[in-house]
Order: sequence, then structure tokens, then C-alpha cells
Amino acid sequence: MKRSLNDLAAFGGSPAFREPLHVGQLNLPSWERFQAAFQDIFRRRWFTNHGPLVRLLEERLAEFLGVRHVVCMTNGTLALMVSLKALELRDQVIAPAFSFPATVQAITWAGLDPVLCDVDPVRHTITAETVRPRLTAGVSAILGVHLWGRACDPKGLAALAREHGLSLLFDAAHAFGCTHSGRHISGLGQVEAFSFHATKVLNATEGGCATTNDDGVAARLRTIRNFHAQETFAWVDMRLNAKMSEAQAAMALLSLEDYPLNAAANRESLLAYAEGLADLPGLRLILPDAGEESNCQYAVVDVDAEGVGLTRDELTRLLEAENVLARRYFMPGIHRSPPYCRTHPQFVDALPVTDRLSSRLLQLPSGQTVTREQITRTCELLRFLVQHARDASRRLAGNGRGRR
Ligand code: T4K
Repeated sequence: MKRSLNDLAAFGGSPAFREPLHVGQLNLPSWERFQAAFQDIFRRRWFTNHGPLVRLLEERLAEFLGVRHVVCMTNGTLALMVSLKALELRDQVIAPAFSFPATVQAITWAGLDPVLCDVDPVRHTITAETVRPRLTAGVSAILGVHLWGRACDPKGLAALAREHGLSLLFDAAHAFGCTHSGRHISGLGQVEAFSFHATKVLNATEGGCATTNDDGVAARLRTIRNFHAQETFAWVDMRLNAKMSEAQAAMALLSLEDYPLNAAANRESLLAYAEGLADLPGLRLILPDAGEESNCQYAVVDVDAEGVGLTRDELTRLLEAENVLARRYFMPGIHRSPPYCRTHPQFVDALPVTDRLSSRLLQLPSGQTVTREQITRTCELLRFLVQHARDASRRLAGNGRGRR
């Protein structure tokens, strides 16, 4: 418990937590189940190349998500790249600058040119309104991101894409298990790409998948992900290795079994943050859409520097010293990150909402490694920081390590 500014670790006190608290889910199955799954792989000596566990995972995911085809891949970034290739796009793809770099990197690796777009200030995603001014004859597709598990304007974007004859796909890295209009997010565009990274609610250590209801797209996805074998054959101009291994699939299958428990635990954590931060001025927790299911894997707060008395970056610095490793997703916006700030200078000063969000949002620790008690203590710490914000800010500035 902190009583004075001198108790803060940034000013010489002891950290509130002995071990670092991480963002990211880091959900693990029990050791016994993991061991049994791996013994099975060892016994079979079939390690990759569309093995039985990958096939089973694809079936189970298709059933869970209510979609016709699931094509598992090595990670979410490759799932996106392969999806962009499978849609046979040309020239330019519109995508948000407010996302993880992988969203736009995938476009470049697919040999396409990203057109960076601003986002809606409330939903943090692109919408038909933010996309419309970016439409030109060179654009062949819109890539939306279902950020924080909230659907990215599916109706508005679908109508716009139809009106202009464009392809529509979504980066659903954050959205596994989340719903839109009561249905699992999937099949809202021609393709949706998911991530099963260790920091996601569905953990394959690394992994991902593309989902589609279109048989032709599915055949191209399967063909592209495997450099030469003919599991399915479709005419495509370029292939690569984006296969998921049996080890990844084993982990993902266990994680899928645990999904209801992990999502429920995340929901409890989010509610604990909501309760702990409820009356703190300037800090607003981003909540799932009312009436929809969510994996609740992200505890993101919007930091209003005026209300708090500390900037988001000052707050991050003070929390880090206490071993609360909150992350500034997504800072900087992709338009201000290399190579895009250099290769696409036209977007650098053109995305005010992205810039604003990049300077305000903070992701707090959650997932299996963070207990309710630790969340309560993190909220108490935040309360203390807000109560002593002006003095803490002055002292940080005095230390010459305030703003980053
Ligand atoms: N699209 C979007 C919108 C995305 O957010 C992402 C990935 C993608 C596409 C691409 O999907 P993948 O290709 O990754 O499947 C993390 C994740 O690595 C990344 O998957 C995720 N989004 C992003 C939002 O977060 P980093 O580099 O910022 O953080 P990282 O991986 O260093 O880990 C976060 C925290 O977790 C750290 O405090 C350390 C801790 N940690 C991490 C790992 C991997 C552990 O304690 N143990 C671990 O094994 O990207």
C-alpha cells in the first residue's frame, strides 16, 4: 500500500508487485492434458503437413464459428497474407493505421499497396464513413480490423464494398469467440483471419486461421498455404509454406476446450477492472458491445490526461516501475512507423483520430497469470496515482524522465 510519493517505485520505493504482470492471455492447459496430447503426436510420428490434429481443429473451429471453411495457418499474419492472395486482389487495399503492424505488413508482403485510413473515435475501427474518402480507381479491397473484439462496421463496409465492386475482408486477430448480432464473428467479409498467438484467448503458441463461406476462396487458401502438395488444387500465382504443425494444433485443441472457462475468467477480470476504476476521473475502460458475447481478452483504458492529471505515457512509466507492464497499443500508429512513414508520407499528418488514440490508450494486464487480487491492487495503485497525479507528474518532469 502506497502512502506517499516516496513509496512509488519510480521515486525509490519498492515495486507494488515482486513479479511483472503482463498483458496477454498466456492461458495454459493442465500439464497432464498437454503431455497426453504430445505423447499421441510422438507415437504417431506425424508432425505437420495437414495432420490429423490440424484436420480435427479445422472441423471443430468451423462448427464453433458457424462457418463453412476454416484453414489453419502458422500464425495470424500469414493467415492475413494468404487471405489477401486468395482474393486475387490488385493494386491497393484500404486498411486502418490504428492496428497492430501485422495488419498492414501483410498487405505489403502480399504485393499490394496499403492505403491507410483513419478510424472512428468511439469504436476505434474503420467505418464506411472513414473509408469513403480514400476510395479511388486503384482500390480493390477493404481490410477492416475487429479491434478489441468489437465488430468493425460489417453492414456499412459490406454495402460500400458492394457499391464499388470491392472485396471485403477482416483481420479478426482480436475477435475469436466474439459475436456480432448474436452470431460468432466470421463470414462477415469474404475472409476473416484469426490469430492464435500465446497472448490471445485461443492459444496455439503461434497459430492462426482464415475462415470463409466461399468454396473457391477456400480452395485457393488451401493451395497457397502449402508450397506444392495438392491437398486441394486451385490456380494461384504464388504459393508458400503457411502450414500449421501438429504441435500447434494440439495446443489449440486444448485451448478450444478451455475457451468457455478462459472467456468467463476474462469477463470476471474485466468486471474487476470496471469496478476498481469506476469512479476514477479520466480513466475509461473500453467495454464489449452491449448484448454481444466477447472473449474479453483485452482490458484497455482510455486515459484523458486532463482528467487524470498524468499523460498516458507518464502513467505507463509509473506503472512499469511497479512491475505493472501495461502496453501502449498501438503506439505509434502504423502511418508513423517504418517503413510506412517513409514510403507513404501522404498519411503521416492525415490521421488525427489514430494519432489521438495512439496517445491515449493503455492495455492493462489480464489473462491466466493475473489474479483478481492483483487486479484489485492494480486499481488501488491507479487510484493512488490519480490522487497524487499533479505532484507525481511534476516529480517525473524533475527527474527528467516524464514524457516519452
Ligand atoms: N492483427 C492484429 C490486430 C493483431 O493484434 C495481431 C497480433 C496480428 C494481426 C498478427 O497475429 P500473429 O501473427 O501474432 O498471430 C503481441 C502479440 O505477439 C501479437 O500476436 C498481438 N497481435 C499483439 C497485439 O501483441 P507484442 O510484440 O506487442 O507483445 P509480446 O508478444 O511481446 O507479448 C506481450 C506480453 O506478453 C509481454 O509483456 C510478454 C508477455 N509474454 C509473451 C509471450 C509471447 C509472455 O509472458 N510469454 C510469452 O510466451 O505482440
